[in-house]
Amino acid sequence: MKIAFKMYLKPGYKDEYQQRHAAIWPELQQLLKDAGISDYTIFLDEETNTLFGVQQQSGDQSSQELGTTDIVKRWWAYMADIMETNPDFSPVTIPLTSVFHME
Ligand code: RM4
Repeated sequence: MKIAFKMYLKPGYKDEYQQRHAAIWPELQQLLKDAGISDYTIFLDEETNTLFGVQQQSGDQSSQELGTTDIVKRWWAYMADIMETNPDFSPVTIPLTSVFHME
């Protein structure tokens, strides 16, 4: 199932965000794959600093629901200085509703 959500980047951190994700930790990437996440893209609306995550989810958890794992907790803490986060450093995440899809 394809799901989408939005998150928020702190202004001015587009390059830093891109660089950190270009060097995503292999163990995080493997954990996402093992959890059934694929075809995962994050887009940035530079006008509003809104990040849009879109991903295929074959299991029962999205990337945003893996916060009980140590590796995701560490990744979220690592990213917390350039993103809007909750008190536990998880990224503020707003689920989005699919209103159109074409195969
Ligand atoms: C994002 C955010 C998401 C994570 C991706 C890899 O900045 O932390 O939760 O799944 O990175």
